[in-house]
Amino acid sequence: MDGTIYLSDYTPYPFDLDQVHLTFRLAPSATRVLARLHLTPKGEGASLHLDGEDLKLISLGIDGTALQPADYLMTETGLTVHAAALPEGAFTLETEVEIAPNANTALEGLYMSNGMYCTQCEAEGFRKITFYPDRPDVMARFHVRIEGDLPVLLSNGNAGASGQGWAEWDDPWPKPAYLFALVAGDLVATSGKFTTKSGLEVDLNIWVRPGDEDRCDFALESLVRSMVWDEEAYGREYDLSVFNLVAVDDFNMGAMENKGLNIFNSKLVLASPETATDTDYMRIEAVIGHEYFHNWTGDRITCRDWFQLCLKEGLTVFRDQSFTRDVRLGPVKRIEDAATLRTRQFREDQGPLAHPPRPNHYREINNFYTVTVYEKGAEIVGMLKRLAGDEGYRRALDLYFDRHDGQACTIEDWLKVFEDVTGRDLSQFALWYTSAGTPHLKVTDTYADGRYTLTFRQSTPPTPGEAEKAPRHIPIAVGLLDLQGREVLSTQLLEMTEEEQSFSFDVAEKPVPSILRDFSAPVVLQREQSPEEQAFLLAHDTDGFNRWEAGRSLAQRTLIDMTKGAEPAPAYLEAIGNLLADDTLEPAFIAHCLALPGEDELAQAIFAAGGTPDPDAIHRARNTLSKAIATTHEARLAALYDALEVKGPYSPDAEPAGKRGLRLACLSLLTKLDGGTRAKALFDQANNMTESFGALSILIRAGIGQEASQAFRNRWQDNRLVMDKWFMVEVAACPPESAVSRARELAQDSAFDWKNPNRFRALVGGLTANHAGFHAKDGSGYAFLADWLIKLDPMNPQTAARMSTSFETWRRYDAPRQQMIREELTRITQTRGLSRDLSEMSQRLLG
Ligand code: 0A1
Ligand code: ZN
Repeated sequence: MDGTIYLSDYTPYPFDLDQVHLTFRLAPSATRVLARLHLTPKGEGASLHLDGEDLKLISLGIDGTALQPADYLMTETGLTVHAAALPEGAFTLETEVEIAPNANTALEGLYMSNGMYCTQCEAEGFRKITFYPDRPDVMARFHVRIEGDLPVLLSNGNAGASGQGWAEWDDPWPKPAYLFALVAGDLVATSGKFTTKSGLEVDLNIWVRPGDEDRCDFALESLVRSMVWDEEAYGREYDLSVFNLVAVDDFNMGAMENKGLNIFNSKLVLASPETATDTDYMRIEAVIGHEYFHNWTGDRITCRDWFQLCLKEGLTVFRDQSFTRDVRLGPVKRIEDAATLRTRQFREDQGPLAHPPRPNHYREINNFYTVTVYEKGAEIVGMLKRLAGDEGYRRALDLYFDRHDGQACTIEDWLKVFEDVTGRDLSQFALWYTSAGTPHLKVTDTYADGRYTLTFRQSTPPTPGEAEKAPRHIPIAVGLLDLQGREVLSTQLLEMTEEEQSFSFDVAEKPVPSILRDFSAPVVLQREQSPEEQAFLLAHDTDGFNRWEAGRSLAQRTLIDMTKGAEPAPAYLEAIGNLLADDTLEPAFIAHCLALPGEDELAQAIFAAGGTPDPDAIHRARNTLSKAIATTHEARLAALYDALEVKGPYSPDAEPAGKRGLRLACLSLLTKLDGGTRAKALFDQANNMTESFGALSILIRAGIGQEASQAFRNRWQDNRLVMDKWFMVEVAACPPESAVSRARELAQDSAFDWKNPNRFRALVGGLTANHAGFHAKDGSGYAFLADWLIKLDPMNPQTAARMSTSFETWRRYDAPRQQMIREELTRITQTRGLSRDLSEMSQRLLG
């Protein structure tokens, strides 16, 4: 494909760049950027190529002498200084360019958000700031001077000299340009201090707009918890005397790990009990951890090229998941992560966008910040840890940090440390990185003469460009239970490497197997199982994940049968009753077990089983089953609802949050019977956003939310983040038949600022989250999404391209729906002046 970049074309940069001096003279429409790059050729005769986009060149010279037009070539994508114009040996290249941050709506490079200057350089945004070798394997020390009449002027590293209207920053750690950051504006800090294990004193600052400073305490506490955890769990200490973290309202993603100057979407920083839900608190802590952990896995050791993105992202997600499990959630964290992977990543793997965690080609790298790179990348690290064992994993990581500190690395470097530490050959395991698709694992069992045998057969369905799939190395954690539910074989790790493989165990009676414990590999398990066996495992499995999983698959088969007209299965209703009566279980765990599989997940399961999902039938089945659960267990649910009330001041800790979660799950079911009495009362009394927003969502879902919704809006109209929630829930939770019209109505609302990515995602993402609403039979949901993608693309191609993934499931549905989606995607591809981002996505989506 035109403009495609291939991994196999990688060549090292022919120059060393050790020092970079940058001066910024800030002005909204005409910022000047002066750069001095100290370059040394690695060999002879190479010309010097620098990336650069949308830059107005003011001057260009080498060692104090201006270059002549014949000395270089400038194109739309960069600047090449001919070899003949370069001196022998080391030299300094000097450039001055002009850029317009106030015209930068793509939020990439240097841009403005509410009068504040800020940057986003990953992946290739630095080339919109100055001419530079904008690739992660070129690492340099940055010295930055910022000139601007603003109270706060920040960049990476340690603070240098400063005065009225200027400040200097020095970053002692060599880094690639994608980790550069600058922030300037009227900001206030919530500050703290941290002393590392080695005794380095670090100033911590959370910078926000004036007025937001009362919602920063939790972010600061989370940062301190992250710093402590990384010292304990990985032996990694912080390495600068200041850590700055800034919240901005206009940001395309969640947050960014710029060295010493993390920049965050404000929704992942600001929290108070009145404005943030338990889930918001949890995400804030997780993302603050994630960005902080990048300091070692990303910044100190970075990626050689963008194909290696999951080297830093998979590992850092794995680290943040472990952090959340350790400091907050315990075992239910694994359930949440596995559930996310299965709904979102399996869906990606099954559709036209499937790609390996380490892709081998791309057109626009921004389109590869995916669940496959992030979440599947984390699963692969988890499998390596299982194979190496806890102690082997720790030694491998120590070796990784020792061997590669200060380098730009590859997946091969990463696997090599595991090979060196464990003595294993990981060449087959490497397929997890280089091949796309989700392996399916068929399991059969036999029992004879005291021997129980499990036979596994693996196969991976084809993905775009990969018809044939070789067998993978799959770690399968297995335990065996007897008929009383006692463990007769505690968890064992089986290693499957062949297409078909059997494993035998000596046991006195035929056991009940518990397979793929803790979700030990990202595969689809296929096994004939009776509802009774699923109910048995839900009641007895000693592995928390598999216990939940048994209930999940029972719920799934019940719902799928119900879409075909069956009644709610008694085995399922009874199992739920047992669960509700079991007071030894954590409320958070019961809440996860009570949550029915989502509509999109059911559609996927129906499609995977060879059927065609009917979105309305799925929606109805879920409602009917919820009502049946409520009717069967009304008394128990009502008693739980009363007993779970959390009294006293709000705390986001796991225990009260777990209670609130289960209580809201009960409320949602009870609202099927009580006409909303309890939900309205909770909405009126709630002193925290978790309950207020929880009750509001339940009321809207029940079609009786108008009054509460109006009150909520009136109360929160001046709070940007809470209004995002309101836009989202209004569309995501509203009855499917009115979802598109509600979305259209809200798109006209004066508060719908579509240029703000959070608000855009709230409304448009709200519709795509309403499965039956988005898939409305008349295609109006598809047209709404396509219209908005086309409108947003010239303004913010990255966000438009990301949102287009809602079309990735189109092949699941009936012919008329498929046809309508194809037409919308074709309309997008034919739009004139389409960005590279959205054009690549829509072409891949069409397949
Ligand atoms: N590296 C960040 C995510 C990120 C990626 C790209 C961005 O802009 C295109 C922004 C942020 C992380 O993993 O948190
Ligand atoms: Zn990351």
